[in-house]
Amino acid sequence: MGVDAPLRDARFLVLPLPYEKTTSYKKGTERGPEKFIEGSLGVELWDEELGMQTYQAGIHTLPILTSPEPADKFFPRLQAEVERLARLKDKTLFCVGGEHSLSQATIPAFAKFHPGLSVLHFDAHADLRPEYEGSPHNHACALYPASRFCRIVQIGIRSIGEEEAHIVDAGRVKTIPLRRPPDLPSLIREVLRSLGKTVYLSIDLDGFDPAVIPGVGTPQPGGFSWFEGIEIFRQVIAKKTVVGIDIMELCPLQDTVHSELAAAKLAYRLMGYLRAKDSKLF
Ligand SMILES: [Mn+2]
Repeated sequence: MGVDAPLRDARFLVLPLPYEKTTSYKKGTERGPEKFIEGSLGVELWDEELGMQTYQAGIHTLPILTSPEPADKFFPRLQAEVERLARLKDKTLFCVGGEHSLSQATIPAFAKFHPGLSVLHFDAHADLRPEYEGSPHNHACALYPASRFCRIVQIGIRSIGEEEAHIVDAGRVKTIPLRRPPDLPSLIREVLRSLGKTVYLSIDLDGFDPAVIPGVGTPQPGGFSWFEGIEIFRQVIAKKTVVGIDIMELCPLQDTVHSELAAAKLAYRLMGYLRAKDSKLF
């Protein structure tokens, strides 16, 4: 991000993953991490909600990690790297994509160190297809592997394929569809009740309304407002132990920058919530 601390002093790590192989609608998520970092230059360092200089906790941006290899070659390598980073003490890793299929490598890496890990999956799409367009590593399958071994709570969901419908809200998956503007307090209660104690946040930016972040690969009308989204994340960070975060599917638009600015501000705000929790402010 715009301000960089040495790795050893950093409370937060940002891993840029400009990997794009299977986007099915609009291309461009491979430029997501680069634009996210540009967007971070437009984020005010004083967090006006929390009243703190969050960056003073230390933010370190790691070298870009990507590959021309297909997912079956690249994902094991990525998973090994994420395992290494997940082991570092007193740091929280933010994986910035890139397409959402990357979560097929990031979530298992964290699940290995956190038995009983559950996932809050924020997305317009259920992403539960076992296979799509000939590949199990398609972005439409992002959460399917994790659904076999983790509790998953899905919010923002407003686009589901027929073959996903039988997995939605079944087994380890709790799906909370978004069909109308949410009753936020009851939604948050349900989310907190459904998640375990240790949580991984897998955020597809299209969970937000396209008016908030239009620059995503597969936008859907509806979605959470900015304030609804960050209130959900604030409560989850306050009440649970959040161990790692994905921010995926930023697909920058040509003539506007507000998607990347919003994505970077989201990451910075989440860092602020984690730091506020460190300081027992909530
Ligand atoms: Mn999505």
